[in-house]
Amino acid sequence: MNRLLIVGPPGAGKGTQAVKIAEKLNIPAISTGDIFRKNIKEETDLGKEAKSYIDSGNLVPDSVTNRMVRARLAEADTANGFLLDGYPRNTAQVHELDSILAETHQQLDRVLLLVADNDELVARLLNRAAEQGRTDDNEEVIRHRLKVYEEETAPLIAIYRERGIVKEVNGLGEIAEVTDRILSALN
Ligand code: B4P
Repeated sequence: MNRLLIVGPPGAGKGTQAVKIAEKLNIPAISTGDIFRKNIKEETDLGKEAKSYIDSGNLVPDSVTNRMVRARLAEADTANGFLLDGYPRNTAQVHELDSILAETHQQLDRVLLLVADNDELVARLLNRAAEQGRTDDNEEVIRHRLKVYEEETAPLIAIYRERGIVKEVNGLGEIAEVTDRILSALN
């Protein structure tokens, strides 16, 4: 069973790799960031609620995020597995995900930790800012997102390490090279 999570700092390549890996494994990639951005674009109530948090590089409140993920994981396409990208992002969300999965007697099988150094992360995100103009990709907000990652997201890795399900993958190099490393780590 492929119930997977990809975690790493902003710019490590989570979203980039999640799409490729999910396609390869024939499971859906579920990116909370993408779901938020779609809602912001469509100006839904959820999008209006999330926008100020995302633009400032802060986490969207757990109450909003947890509800959204619970609904997404209830969809039929997750029956044979899924690849979560960007959720859980703090320890409270880890516990919420445990409860959501326990309700259907499931648990996460593997956590992929994608790593890259801070200079590379900032360079990639500034490059994306120039190409795509994402509102949270400016240097001040990028630095803040890295700090939020260290303070709120990095601690959850220890929880999954204790469960023995973490595989660390080097996120530096060509995108295809990183994809190959992830697929080998999953085998
Ligand atoms: P995300 O959408 O998850 O944004 P991200 O951390 O910046 O990563 P992303 O996946 O987009 O980028 P990637 O590293 O693939 O979150 C955005 C915001 O949403 C958060 O700040 C927060 O406010 C909110 N949010 C999301 N989930 C939440 C949750 N669970 N709880 C609360 N709030 C939540 O790629 C970055 C760039 O690097 C790309 O341009 C890519 O092309 C490039 N790249 C990738 N791999 C590369 C490689 N090997 N070489 C060169 N460039 C590469």
